[in-house]
Amino acid sequence: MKCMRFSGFESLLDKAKSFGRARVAVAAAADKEVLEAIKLAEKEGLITPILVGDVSEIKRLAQQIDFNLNGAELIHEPNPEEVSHKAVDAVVEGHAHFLMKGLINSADFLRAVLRPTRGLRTGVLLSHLSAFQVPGFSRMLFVTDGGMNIAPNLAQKKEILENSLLFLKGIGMDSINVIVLTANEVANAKMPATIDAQALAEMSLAGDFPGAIVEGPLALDGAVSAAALKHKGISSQINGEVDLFLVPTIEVGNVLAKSLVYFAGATMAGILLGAQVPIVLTSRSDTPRSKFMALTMAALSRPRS
Ligand code: COD
Repeated sequence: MKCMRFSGFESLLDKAKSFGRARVAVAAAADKEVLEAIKLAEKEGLITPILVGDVSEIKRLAQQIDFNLNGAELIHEPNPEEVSHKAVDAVVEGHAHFLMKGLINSADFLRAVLRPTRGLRTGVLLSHLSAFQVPGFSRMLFVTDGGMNIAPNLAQKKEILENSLLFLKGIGMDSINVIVLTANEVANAKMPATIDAQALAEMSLAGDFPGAIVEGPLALDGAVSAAALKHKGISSQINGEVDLFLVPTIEVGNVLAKSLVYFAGATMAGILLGAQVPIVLTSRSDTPRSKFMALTMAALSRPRS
């Protein structure tokens, strides 16, 4: 059977464009890279921006990059402690379809998302998913969770995986190959990540993750290389064709993501799943293209009426 996979961001973009424009609230939008991404997404017909932040600074930066703000709504909130709350308000009040983090600390932004009243929780664990287009790889790779949950336990890893599978199936992928990433292939109580990986693989065999094959514990080489598996004498149904890495901690996910970008020249896009709406959560140092692609991912997964 031929499986549905994406070769790169362009194919995601084509699909997102067919959905029409979504209104996105951007918290702390006064940042040149953020505005460049917004400008591109607006030009491509993906979004209508609601820019929250220091309006005079937003206007000054927009002028520098030749971004005409006529199609944007501007909300003045210069206080960094308030700016994320204003952007979350725009979503809660039904004004914005999804949310984006601008030039602001991730934890501060996330606390506004998670606020107990008028926040964006749903009862599901929120988790981060990043997508990568890696030169030399014929299909996109995904990593979860390198951005939100710091050291998830087994139950939380299951929820993190379910969030990602829901997203990937939602954008049209089927038969998703998941590797629960560890440092080796043997379940060992001294390495708790391997025990969790084994448990998740067992859940997969029991049918807990329809539409996915989940294997682990497995190290990175066996996830991406059939030759490495053969050399190590490991049998794997996925056979080096991983789609999604489920990582044990935020540090592993963050280092894997940044290694792909800085050592392998990958383009990365990150979003937060499990909230009332998709949330673009990129690193402040990400390029405008990376932020634009994250907007594309969010636009693809926003609820549509
Ligand atoms: N999903 C749903 N609810 C959550 C989640 C989650 N993933 N995390 C926390 N909550 C709820 C808790 O149940 C609690 O009710 C409330 O939110 C506060 O949770 P705490 O006590 O853990 O809150 P904080 O403020 O100490 O931590 C929450 C953060 C999201 C800020 C924290 O987990 C964090 O800093 N994560 C890493 C973010 C980051 O720096 N990423 C870097 C790469 S972009």
